[in-house]
Amino acid sequence: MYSGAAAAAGPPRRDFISVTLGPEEAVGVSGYNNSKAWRRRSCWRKWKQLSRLQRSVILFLFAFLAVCGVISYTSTVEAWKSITNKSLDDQRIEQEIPRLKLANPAVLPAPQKADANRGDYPELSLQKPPKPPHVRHAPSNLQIKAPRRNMRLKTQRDAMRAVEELVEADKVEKTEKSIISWRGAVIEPDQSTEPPSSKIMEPEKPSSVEAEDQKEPVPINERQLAVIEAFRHAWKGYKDFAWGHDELKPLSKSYSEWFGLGLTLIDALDTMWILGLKEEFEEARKWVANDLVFDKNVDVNLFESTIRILGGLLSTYHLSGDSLFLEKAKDIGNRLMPAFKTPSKIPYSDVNIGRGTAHPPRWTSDSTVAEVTSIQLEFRELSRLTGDEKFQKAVDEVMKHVHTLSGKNDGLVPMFINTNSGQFTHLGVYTLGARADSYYEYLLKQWIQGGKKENELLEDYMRAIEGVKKHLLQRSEPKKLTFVGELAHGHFSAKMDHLVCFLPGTLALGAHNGLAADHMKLAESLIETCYQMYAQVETGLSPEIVHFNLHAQKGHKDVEIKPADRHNLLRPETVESLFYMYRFSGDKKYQDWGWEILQNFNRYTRVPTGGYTSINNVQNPSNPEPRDKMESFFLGETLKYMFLLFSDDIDLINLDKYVFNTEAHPLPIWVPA
Ligand code: DMJ
Repeated sequence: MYSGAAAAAGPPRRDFISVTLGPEEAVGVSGYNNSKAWRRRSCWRKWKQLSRLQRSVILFLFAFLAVCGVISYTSTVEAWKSITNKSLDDQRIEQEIPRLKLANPAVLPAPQKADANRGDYPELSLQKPPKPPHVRHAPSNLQIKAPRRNMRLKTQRDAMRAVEELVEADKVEKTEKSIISWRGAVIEPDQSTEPPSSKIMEPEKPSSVEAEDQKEPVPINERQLAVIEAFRHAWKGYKDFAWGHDELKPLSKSYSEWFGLGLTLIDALDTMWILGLKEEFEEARKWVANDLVFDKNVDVNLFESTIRILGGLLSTYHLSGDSLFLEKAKDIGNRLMPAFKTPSKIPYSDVNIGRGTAHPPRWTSDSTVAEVTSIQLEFRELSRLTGDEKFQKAVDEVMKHVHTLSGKNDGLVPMFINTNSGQFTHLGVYTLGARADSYYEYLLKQWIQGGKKENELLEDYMRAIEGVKKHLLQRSEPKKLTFVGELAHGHFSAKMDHLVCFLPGTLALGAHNGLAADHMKLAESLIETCYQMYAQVETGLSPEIVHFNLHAQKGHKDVEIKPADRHNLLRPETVESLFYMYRFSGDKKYQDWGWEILQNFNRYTRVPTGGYTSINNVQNPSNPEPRDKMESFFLGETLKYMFLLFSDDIDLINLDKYVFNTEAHPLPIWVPA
């Protein structure tokens, strides 16, 4: 061991090397002392020897390194925090993914085992401006992804930006994975489903569902809020004076009974769901759970109870995922089946759901063509969900039979069919209005529901539209409005029911599904006419029936109204078609027309104490003569279509995934586009 002190004290030993050092070094060596004070002195001396420039450069370098050190420390800590949080979230979300995927309420493939979490509802939000409509979302594989963690960082700024983006990307991913957003609003799923047990057509899971479910919620706009307000007002009247009964009589503050099955409440269930009315829905659900009993000695109309009750329960089941509604749907579906026990298999109009017996009306053994051919969407869906093919078999047989019948006129059908012979009766009268209307609607919609495979349905639909063009289309004077009249034994009548205003929407739906483009052109002309049926009337509300002027006469409008036809029942057809037209065209004029109609409903049919009423005279704004009745379809259809019309969210009941029954209850398309 070398020791300067020892070397100085004794004679040099042979194994030592003698080193002569300069004075400074000698002092440094002999005076070696590793103390802090010594080092400080030594460094200070060196520092003093540097030029001013050198010292400035060194100081600058130190300062720069210090700043860099602080920045990189902060970003590393942040990045680690974010990575750690992310992996915890990932674990949680990954555990949830199987549940979320199964539970997608856009199309439920089968009955579920347990009740859904009924506490989860879309929330209303007004914060962000709506996205433009009709801009389809890019498929998920085309969407721009947030930067990933392994990106290369060039500068400290890059690093900071990367950390920010990471945190942002994590936020987005967390949101995307933990919600289902079928209507553009956030719903936490909590439900399980099992595949159907039958051989009946099973739905394929739409590939686009995931991408669309991950999009941002679309906020509700002012017009939609006005619809919500109208619904609440109507509901208040029903709740206060007619709770659990079929229809509200808002003026006499009482109710009317048709089947005694809470028709308005059931018809309104899915509307409440779509409008996001959580409390109202909960209350109504309780009534369905505790008070809706089908085991009653009561005659119901097969068609009306199918489209309103069965349809309403099925769609509510699909939207909410709550098996209560499916159980009730099965119950009523089974109780309606006796209607099909006829010699011809063409169902009777009436069924006693308690006794299990069915019969035609007292005065005839005929059924209405629209009625027996507009129950198919609902019974087919019931088969798909229950795995019991009897429902679908019964209604498919009706369609097959009608397909083969003679007595049509270029695809147009008469209004009656005999339940014994299975033949059309009252031949020679053709209309797209009452008693025939939804036959045409359901041809197209069944074809869509079944994945566009059932060619006979499409053939009948296409032929019928050709028949309409050939026999029923005319133009009015002075505005040359295209309208659909009626044909009676070769004579054309310029009469058009408001009911016919479903047609523009149906034509547009067909065109959207790849049918002839001229169907859309016709739809555009007809919806203009339907709008004029409101706009040309004193109250701005359409009468039940109009007659069009075929010849120009001074002082006459296109639309003439007979005293017996000037009532308005709060019907939905025009608003329904406006909704389809807006969805497929994006033309805001359709929303504006609907807005006018809503305002006129508020002006002339709103009852201050709650509810809306049908009126007797659309031509008298100072006394529209309230009828004291709110039809269930006002809540089931009219307000629902209004709300959808004002929405800019194409996923709010996406028309490539759902098909509406004739009472505005959306049912899933089995093979969605
Ligand atoms: C509703 O019950 C249905 O829309 C049906 O198809 C026709 N009539 C009413 C509405 O007007």
